[in-house]
Amino acid sequence: MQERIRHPLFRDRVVSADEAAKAIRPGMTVAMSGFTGAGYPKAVPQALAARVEQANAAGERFRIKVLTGASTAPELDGALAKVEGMELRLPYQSDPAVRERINAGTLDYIDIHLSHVAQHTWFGFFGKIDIAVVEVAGIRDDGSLVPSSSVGNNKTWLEQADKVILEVNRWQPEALDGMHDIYYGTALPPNRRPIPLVQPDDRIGEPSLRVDPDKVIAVVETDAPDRNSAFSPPDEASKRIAGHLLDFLAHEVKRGRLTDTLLPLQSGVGNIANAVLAGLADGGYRGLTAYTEVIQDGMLKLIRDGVLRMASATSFSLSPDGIAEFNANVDFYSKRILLRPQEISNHPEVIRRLGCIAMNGMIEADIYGNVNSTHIAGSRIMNGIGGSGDFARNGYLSVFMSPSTAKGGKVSSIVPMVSHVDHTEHDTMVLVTDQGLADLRGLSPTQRAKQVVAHCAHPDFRPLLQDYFDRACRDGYGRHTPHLLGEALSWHQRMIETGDMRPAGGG
Ligand code: 0RQ
Repeated sequence: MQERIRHPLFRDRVVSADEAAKAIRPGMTVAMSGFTGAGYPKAVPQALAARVEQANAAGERFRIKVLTGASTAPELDGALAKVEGMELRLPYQSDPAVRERINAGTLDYIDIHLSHVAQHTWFGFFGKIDIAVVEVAGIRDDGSLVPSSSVGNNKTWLEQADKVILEVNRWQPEALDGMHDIYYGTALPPNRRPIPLVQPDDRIGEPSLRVDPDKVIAVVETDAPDRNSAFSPPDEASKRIAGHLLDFLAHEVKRGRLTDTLLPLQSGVGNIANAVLAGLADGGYRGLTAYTEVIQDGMLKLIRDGVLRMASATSFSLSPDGIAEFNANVDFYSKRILLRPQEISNHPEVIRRLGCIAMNGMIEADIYGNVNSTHIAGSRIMNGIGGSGDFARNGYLSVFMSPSTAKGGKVSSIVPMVSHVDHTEHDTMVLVTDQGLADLRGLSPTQRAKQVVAHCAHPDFRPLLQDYFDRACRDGYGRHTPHLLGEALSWHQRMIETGDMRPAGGG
């Protein structure tokens, strides 16, 4: 792999993953690369998990604090969680073994906005970063680093950590070189300056990451793929949700509030997001842009077809087919895709300036528009807020989407009061379910409730919600945002007790 490590000093530091992992000791804060299953270190975390397991067998406690960009993969989150090797994890995660431990109360998890992670690290809110473990696609002659399939918080990790372990992954396409834009102009208050990004395709930084060679204690060579799970085609509910949203966007264009190139799109990941992207192509749109976090297969296709002129993100999240497509047409894509640090891809200032259209999934919304993206029944974490809050609060439009029911129709995703709030009523402009779309802009709370109940609730739950709202309007303590507090969360309590939000277990 000499051609990937082109600086002699770094070649001299090549060691095995086992050797590198020895530098990580119990209690350390370790910052790792990785964002939505892309660009995470693949060898050192597994070697570390083996050491933790040995310590466990010897009756010793070996736990570390792990900071990342966003979710990683079984080789990192899964491996460390299974041996109880993490005492703290932040931010967004989606690993079943991690989730199980967080919800069992044995792993502390801090769920914060993705744009906050880097600056909170600089502010010192997480203490000292002992070691950074960062995957790169190569090391240049000048010692700078070619970022891999995600940038995430790597700039901050490399700058803030006392010591650095690099994984150079030969599997990552060489053509990634040149696709990144690493901005080095961030400063701390009160010395901050405007971020000079005014169009999604503006380049404001450098193509590679800087690292102080003296801090690099080990370089590990790998050749392993990203998580890149295959995508399932959109289901019926997702297609209906996408249809409602696309009708709404067309309506906004007709009313002159958007042009036919819309505004930069931010789209979450998953089935609904894919259906929306596919629908944009069918809707005849051309020359759109994306200013988002993750580039998934659907976006590649849009770029290929000219529907998207370009996309800016912080990470890829491609299926094996998507990777093959990218590799086969790499010259084409590399001119149309930019990967940036997540503090820039998710920066409130930039999102506000560009006027992004934020489209994210949710677990539930209430009749007034408060949104829960993260917790089942108010207490069990699913994944985390991710970047949804960065975009929802600061975008030109903020849309939240979900099927109208979950768990085979037993659970309503429209409830009297959300059991946990990630996005307040002030940050929600549009709610969409398979039933329809509620446009909440410019409406008072009671006006909003009427829209949400009429357009988003499933018919099995609509009369129950209407009844709650009517009684709250009549008997509530106040008439501005009417609630019956003794009853507002009873739907969740019923779900906990019976698995069903409907009264009398499905009546
Ligand atoms: O549970 O897996 O046990 O069946 O929640 O739900 O319907 O598969 O939906 O995969 O689109 O995820 C909000 C979690 C939706 C996601 C959330 C249960 C349901 C299932 C998943 P099972 P679905 P999705 C960009 C922006 C926050 C981060 C974000 C998310 C599981 O969109 O993590 O937006 N968002 N980031 O059964 C009980 C309900 C439920 C429910 C769903 N009302 N009650 N269970 N479920 N609704 C990306 C990044 O930031 C990196």
